[in-house]
Amino acid sequence: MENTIEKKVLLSGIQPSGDLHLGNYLGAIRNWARLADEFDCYFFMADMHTITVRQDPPTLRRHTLQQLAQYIACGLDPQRNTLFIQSHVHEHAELAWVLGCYTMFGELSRMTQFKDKSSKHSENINAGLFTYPALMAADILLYQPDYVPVGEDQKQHCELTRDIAQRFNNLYGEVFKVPEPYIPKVGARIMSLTDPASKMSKSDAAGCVFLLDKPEDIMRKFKKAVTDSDTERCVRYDPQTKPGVANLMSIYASCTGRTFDEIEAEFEGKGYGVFKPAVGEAVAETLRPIREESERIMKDKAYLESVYRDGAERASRTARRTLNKVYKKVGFVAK
Ligand code: ATP
Ligand code: LTN
Repeated sequence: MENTIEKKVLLSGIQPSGDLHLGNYLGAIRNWARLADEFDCYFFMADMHTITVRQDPPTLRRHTLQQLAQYIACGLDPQRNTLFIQSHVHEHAELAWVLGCYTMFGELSRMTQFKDKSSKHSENINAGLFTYPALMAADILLYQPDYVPVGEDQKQHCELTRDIAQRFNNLYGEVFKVPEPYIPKVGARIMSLTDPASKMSKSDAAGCVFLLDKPEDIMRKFKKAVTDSDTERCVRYDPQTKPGVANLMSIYASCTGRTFDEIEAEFEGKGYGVFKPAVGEAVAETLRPIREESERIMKDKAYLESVYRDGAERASRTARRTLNKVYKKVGFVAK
């Protein structure tokens, strides 16, 4: 058994509200897989968060299991990371209730994600959508992490988590560790293949490469990728004037380990007609083992079940310790 006592703790989650894509992999999961030596890592499927927007139940179940299979296929070893499904650890819902009582209406009203999602889903502005940050704070604070790796869009929720933790600690003593967000370096932002001004996102299927896409679909998407309308038509890294090419170069660099200088040299004198399929091939090769491994794991239901059961048990042990402390501090009678 590995000694995890002195390791710092790190936690993150992704909502299983769709299929994982190249942006999730290059921007998040691939980096997580490299952190297991240094940190005690918790990664989870944030299924409770997804129902703030209506989901089709069988699809949600499939996405949740598929996401777990893909985490493993992307290199998150379940022996060395705690991988679990949020709804399996009931402490998340319980702590969310408590923290909701230490989160202000005004704070929640200022969350940009709430404003965005409520304008997109104006027919269903439910209370869960509004109190979502209290659940996210519970997800985090239960595990006393030092770091929370998230994308730029979640920074505001992480700041609120810190405020809630500090507010609680000021009232009751040092109950929660106040975590730092861990925002990946630039270059980790993969843009849409059809619109290099917006990030690659599952809600834009044409510009998005999914981890489970077949090589022929990947090649088709890259051949159609938007390049730039400049007259130069050469492969040169200039995100200001050539954002489409710069995005493809970043993807190629991430998949092959080559530098921008090496890529420019490789494609010197060759047009986009050679460059785009080369990027497609590099991506298809990078994703091939992940897709094959995910498909294999998805068929092995007993294995998947053993991973999420074991993960939930390990996660609960830590979560329960924090929740007990919180219940005691706020004045609940011990069972
Ligand atoms: P949505 O389509 O709802 O915007 P998403 O597909 O962008 O969702 P998230 O659940 O917001 O995915 O993100 C999960 C993780 O993947 C986060 O850590 C986020 O930073 C990372 N991520 C998502 N999209 C990209 C991207 N295009 N480039 C780099 N990292 C990304
Ligand atoms: N809100 C995040 C997903 C998420 C999360 C978390 C991330 C839920 N709980 C805790 C980090 C830590 C999102 O929508 N990307």
